[in-house]
Amino acid sequence: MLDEVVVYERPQSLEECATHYCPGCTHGVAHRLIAEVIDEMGIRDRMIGVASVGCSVFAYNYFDFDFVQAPHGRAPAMATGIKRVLPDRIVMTYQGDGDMASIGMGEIVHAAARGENITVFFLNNANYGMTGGQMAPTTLPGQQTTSSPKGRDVETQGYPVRASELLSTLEGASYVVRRSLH
Ligand SMILES: Cc1ncc(C[n+]2csc(CCOP(=O)(O)OP(=O)(O)O)c2C)c(N)n1
Ligand SMILES: [Mg+2]
Repeated sequence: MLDEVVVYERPQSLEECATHYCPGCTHGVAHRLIAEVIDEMGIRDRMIGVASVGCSVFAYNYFDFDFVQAPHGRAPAMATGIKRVLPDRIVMTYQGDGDMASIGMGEIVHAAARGENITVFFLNNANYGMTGGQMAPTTLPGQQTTSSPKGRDVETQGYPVRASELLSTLEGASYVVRRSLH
């Protein structure tokens, strides 16, 4: 008789449902990695997530713990309020690059400067995915998007914002790390 070897299990922190993400998109990978860590740490009952606007707007359908929905870019402001009112809960935001590094740049910079006790997941796919792949603040020089079809021209469209590096200069930010997902 063959022994059964489990090579894949859905983390408890993820709902059992079909994904709406496009093939090749790494939001699903990020969801899974975050859910695995929450399971490992045994903090699912204490979690409150704040979903942003973007392709991951439906994050609350995937994570199996309390979640709220923020207006575009405002997740760190909502997370600030929730954490201050419910200090025993662990509060995370999940934001795209259009959300966090464009319309919501003020919120994240000031939340980090204030040293709010929240965790922010910043998913940088270097474009506005949900609205059709337009240029984002993080789009790389020369990168083609639907609104920069000839590639981002830094002379007229400026240079990419290096969000993690920028936030790491703020004393209130206790831990900033940048990783790549494949
Ligand atoms: C106030 C407001 N302005 C603009 C929009 C349109 N909008 C929806 S998603 C989005 C950008 C999302 O890009 P990003 O945060 O990078 O997420 P992705 O879809 O790439 O994961 C924009 C501009 C909106 N929903 N609300
Ligand atoms: Mg994006």
